Amino acid sequence: MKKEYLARMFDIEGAEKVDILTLEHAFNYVHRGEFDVVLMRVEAQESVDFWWERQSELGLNRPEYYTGSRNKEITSSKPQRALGSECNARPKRYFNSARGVNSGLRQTPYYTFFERELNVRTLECDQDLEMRIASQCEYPPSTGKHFSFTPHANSNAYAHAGNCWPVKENCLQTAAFLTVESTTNTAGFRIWDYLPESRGELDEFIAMHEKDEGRALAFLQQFKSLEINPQEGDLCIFNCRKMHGIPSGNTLRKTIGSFFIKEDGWRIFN
Ligand SMILES: O=C(O)CCC(=O)C(=O)O
Repeated sequence: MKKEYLARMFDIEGAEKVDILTLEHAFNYVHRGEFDVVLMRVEAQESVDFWWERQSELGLNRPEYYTGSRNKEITSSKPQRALGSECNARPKRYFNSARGVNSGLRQTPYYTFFERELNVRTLECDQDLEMRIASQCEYPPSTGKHFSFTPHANSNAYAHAGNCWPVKENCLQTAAFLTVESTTNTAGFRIWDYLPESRGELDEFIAMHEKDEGRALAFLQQFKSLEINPQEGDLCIFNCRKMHGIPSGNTLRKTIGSFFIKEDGWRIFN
């Protein structure tokens, strides 16, 4: 019998509901599009640090830093965007890193939680091309910027065509992140009712944001949006194909996150 957790469900139109759900029910609500976000308290606030420490010990990698300077290119989004000579190099680096860390990550409380409550398995692109299970992320305090993780959208369907990246099918991708440390101001997680239709449309937005942040944010203002504030121990499950971002916080923020697709059961990757 699967465990049940307190869950708050949100849609961008403003509907909000509270219920007691299994993890699978929560994922299905987002997967079927009934809610944009489900926030689920899966661990006591005082115990969630242990998940982070085990992840650090067994993940064999330092966390990713979203200041721009130490992002180590180990998540799937960069290989998906790669063009030209990077098109082969980036996937190679990604799969080498995944191979190195996944055996450790399989023993973490984070992975065993998803294994037990959602029966997840890793996502393989080929017999020996296994995708990485999760990433630990740190968002240092930032002032003078609107976002510590700029608005973006994630889907395997957004990969560039070509032989550089093996996962391209149009699947309903869902994301989840566990908050290990939240900021002391109200910065949280923002999601817009905007679903880029293609890699090209997403790239246009990214280029606009790089050139003129104000214009990109004004563009997003035409869409309804929702901001929530996950606390330590909350798992935030959301439709990551919709544009989303992390507003700047005044203190360090720490999360562990992954993507999920439903094939023959749930598959986890990052
Ligand atoms: O780590 C987080 O807080 C959110 C991560 C996120 O937005 C993503 O992985 O797409």
